Amino acid sequence: MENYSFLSIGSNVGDRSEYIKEAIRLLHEEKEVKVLQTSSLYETAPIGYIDQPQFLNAVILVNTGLSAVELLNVCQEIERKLGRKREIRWGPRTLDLDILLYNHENIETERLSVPHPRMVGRAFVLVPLLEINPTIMLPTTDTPLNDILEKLEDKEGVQLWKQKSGEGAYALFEN
Ligand code: A4P
Ligand code: MG
Repeated sequence: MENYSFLSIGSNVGDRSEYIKEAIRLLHEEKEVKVLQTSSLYETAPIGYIDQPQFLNAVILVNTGLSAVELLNVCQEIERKLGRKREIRWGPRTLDLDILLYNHENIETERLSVPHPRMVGRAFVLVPLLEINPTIMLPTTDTPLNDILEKLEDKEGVQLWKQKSGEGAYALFEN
């Protein structure tokens, strides 16, 4: 389990926090994945396709023995289990589970771009990511993410919804 990865998780359909909780549980149950930390849950205004309900978003840090593509397969399998139907790009979803970072690697294949190409423009990703690790750097830029976040207009659309309590995989759901 020598690799680490930050994942972004989002839901804006149905019982949003229940989907997120279930996704974290399914990830943690994978033999080759250990959830080390979760951020708090944030309620966020939709970006991209805006005529849709508010999202809940979080970021989690995992340890894994899987390659990045194997981890993507696990994420997509969990999306499928939780009823995700791919209809509108950037549209409503029960669960979106994306790879933000994988070690300090740059990956560019047909199925996978890491760091996630849209993460630096999105406060709903940067706020929970910086909560977990305030000094994290990207392999692709020397600019601290905090400086990037300061300039983002959508940061007002990101509101704390549920504070995590404690540490570890279930810190979000203990009360
Ligand atoms: N793919 C490439 N790189 C990655 C990666 N790093 N992680 C490929 C995951 N997948 C990656 O994704 C489409 C394809 O991207 C996958 O088949 C994979 O091979 P998808 O999840 O099927 O489709 P999607 O999520 O609708 O599209 P996309 O482009 O991933 O959307 P985004 O960029 O994830 O945006 N607003 C708020 N407030 N909160 C949100 O969570 N999410 C989106 C989705 C839009 N607006 C939002 C939110
Ligand atoms: Mg996605």
